[in-house]
Amino acid sequence: MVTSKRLSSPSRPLAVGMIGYASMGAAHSQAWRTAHRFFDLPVVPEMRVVCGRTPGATADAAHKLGWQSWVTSWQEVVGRDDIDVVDICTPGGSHLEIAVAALEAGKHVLCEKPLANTVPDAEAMAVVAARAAEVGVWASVGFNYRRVPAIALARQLIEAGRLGRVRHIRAQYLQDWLVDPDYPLVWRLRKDEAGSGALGDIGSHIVDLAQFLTGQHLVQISGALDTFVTQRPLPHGSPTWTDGSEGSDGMGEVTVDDAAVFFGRTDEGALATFEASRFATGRKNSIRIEVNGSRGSFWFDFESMNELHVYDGTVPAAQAGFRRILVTEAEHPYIGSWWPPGHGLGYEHTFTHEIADFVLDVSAGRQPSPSFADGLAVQRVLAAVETSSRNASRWTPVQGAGA
Ligand code: SOE
Repeated sequence: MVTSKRLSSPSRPLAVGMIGYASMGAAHSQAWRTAHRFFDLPVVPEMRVVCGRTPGATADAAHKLGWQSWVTSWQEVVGRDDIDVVDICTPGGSHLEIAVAALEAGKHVLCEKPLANTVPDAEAMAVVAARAAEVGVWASVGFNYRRVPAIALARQLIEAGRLGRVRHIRAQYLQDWLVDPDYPLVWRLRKDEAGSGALGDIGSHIVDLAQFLTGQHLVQISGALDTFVTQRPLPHGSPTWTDGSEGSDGMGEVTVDDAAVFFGRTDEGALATFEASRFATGRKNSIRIEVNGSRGSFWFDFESMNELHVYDGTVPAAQAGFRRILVTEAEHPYIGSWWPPGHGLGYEHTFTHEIADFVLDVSAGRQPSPSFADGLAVQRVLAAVETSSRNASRWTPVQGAGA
């Protein structure tokens, strides 16, 4: 049962409780700290409480990241009357339980991606979110790369018809942090906590971007997953990207994919190809997307995230070519709130934009984007990739997408 939301008035802060404080918690914290200092928001976010499992580490995180207080029980955060927003930055295995409890307690929810570890979990979350929306309680999923100004500009170009009919979507998300076989078995390599590997962690971003940019949905998928290093040392301490969980000596089994390749067809007949890998030696956080349409194309690479390369196919061939747009003009999405032209933005700004948009939407009483339904649509694509991979890469329909 979702209770109706007492709307925050401009005189009242928007009180936030964040669950989890590791890498994504740190990224969200900086965004909660800065969003209202750069964007005109009708309410000021107040970083009231952060929640973690270990008292000492959570207290340190609260101090370092700027939270007023800390607790070790997420149920306590969700149950508090003085919290308006619950920001979920925990591994995917806990998203369902926390998000549903928070929405049912009348809290707006921002949940890290991927929305859940399984389609049934994501479906349950989307159902509760839809019910909550009816009484003005909003839920959103944190696909932060939608908020790269160059990506937002590319979307505007597609919406305005500048690319014509979209024929190809080509997307890669490449990292290399697992190349070393001695890298420990952190939670992201365990199916019970992470759901899947490169597929869900970073493949989810490019699936969301493909659908967001084009407005089209993948309906059919063929894919292959692989795990190149199947045993890894159990972790000690807090290596990069972990939540600090400890293990005993010895080796453990990697239960998720290291890399995913897949391709699909959209509901409007475009062909899309995807690659997500943690074994792309030399590629640290490389997101590359190219879209080709009947009138033009664009390409983007996160390693040069302030640039968008656009080809206008209506220009006579002799003068045509990809133009590099430096996306730092005040007219460009989000940029007017930042620095003068040419003073580029970075990774952290994508989260600041995410929080600013979320606060603007919930205080205006409208659905923030992406919704849990959007998160569910991505989850269904990920599930189709897994099914296809198990079945010799056979074409697999994306459930609920009308293939
Ligand atoms: C780790 O692979 C990670 O932090 C992802 O979880 C994020 O979503 C990605 O943007 C950066 O890399």
